[in-house]
Amino acid sequence: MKMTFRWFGDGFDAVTPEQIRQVPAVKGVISTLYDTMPGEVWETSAIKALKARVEGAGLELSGIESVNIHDDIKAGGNSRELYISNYIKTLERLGECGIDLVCYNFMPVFDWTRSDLAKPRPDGATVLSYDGDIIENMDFEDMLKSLESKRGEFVLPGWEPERMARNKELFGIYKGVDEDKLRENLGYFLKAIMPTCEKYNIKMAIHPDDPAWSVFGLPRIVKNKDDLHKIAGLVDSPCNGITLCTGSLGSNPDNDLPDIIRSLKGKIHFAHVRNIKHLGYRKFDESAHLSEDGSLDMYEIIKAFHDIGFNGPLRPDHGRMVWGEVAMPGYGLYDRAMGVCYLSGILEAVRKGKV
Ligand code: DNO
Repeated sequence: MKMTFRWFGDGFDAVTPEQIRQVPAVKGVISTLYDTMPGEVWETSAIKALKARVEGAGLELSGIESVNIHDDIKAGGNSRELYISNYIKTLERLGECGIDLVCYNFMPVFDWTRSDLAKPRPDGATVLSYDGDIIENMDFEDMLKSLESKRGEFVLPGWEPERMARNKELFGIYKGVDEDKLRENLGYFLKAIMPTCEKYNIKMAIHPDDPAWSVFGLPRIVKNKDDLHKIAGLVDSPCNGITLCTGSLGSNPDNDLPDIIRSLKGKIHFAHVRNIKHLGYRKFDESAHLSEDGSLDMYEIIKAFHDIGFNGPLRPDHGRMVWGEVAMPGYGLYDRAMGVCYLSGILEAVRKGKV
């Protein structure tokens, strides 16, 4: 397991690689070209500049999160061949720059969903939170307005204003796309890109749906153990794998995370580790990483990763906003730094307990 930290790039992130370099245990950064839109071909010069920036701060660029997928690929629209060939060009350029991990998601229209980006906690920190009663009684436009009013100067991952302005059209292209069709489209995409991934040894790591159920009536196919195994079976390639995100899958208390991790031995390419506190049916707050602060057992999770010999990048995921920090919701420096130290402590104990 290699400890890493997500960084959105200069101009997008309040945190710097120089600060990340000072977080004990962290060896690499997971980043992206945050100003590209799904469907665009990435410029080699921009990939090289990103790599040089990260390496200049004494870290490695351990992977890309995300190369986002155009909705025409997900919905199986008329332009999917064009966007698949663009995606392949981006992969080739990443491969030529030595990148060997790409995280992506297959959620229609938008990425993760929350009802609150800054819910106050008794300790004075704020956290991202999900309340199904609020979401289910909102329409999508209201949800957008609420996120817009709370995101501050930060663009939320997967909620690019340019794309969200077209949300009605985007919802429209998924008419008639059910879970089976969406999975079929994922299989089509994976089959098309795998030869390139294999040539450059780029491990594709699909991110689970967050939360792990359907929202706003859209189909979702990365919600649980069964879904993950179906995806692993879509294409038999060592490059077809999973981002095991404990917070996303863990939003559903029926998902037994250590069991899911153990069952996916060899298929997990990337890990996002965070804790959440279940508050009732389809209600949760994101908590501090510590087991006792939330509902997930972080010791058992790290032990399961260790036991299956997972040796890819792992990053702490969303943290609380503490000590007056102003940063992208979920992606401040302080609480994620505390999180990664805590996870490293568990890992050290698990490793030493073995010998
Ligand atoms: C949210 C993240 C997601 C994730 C994408 C991967 O904080 O976990 O935006 O990066 O779903 O493509």
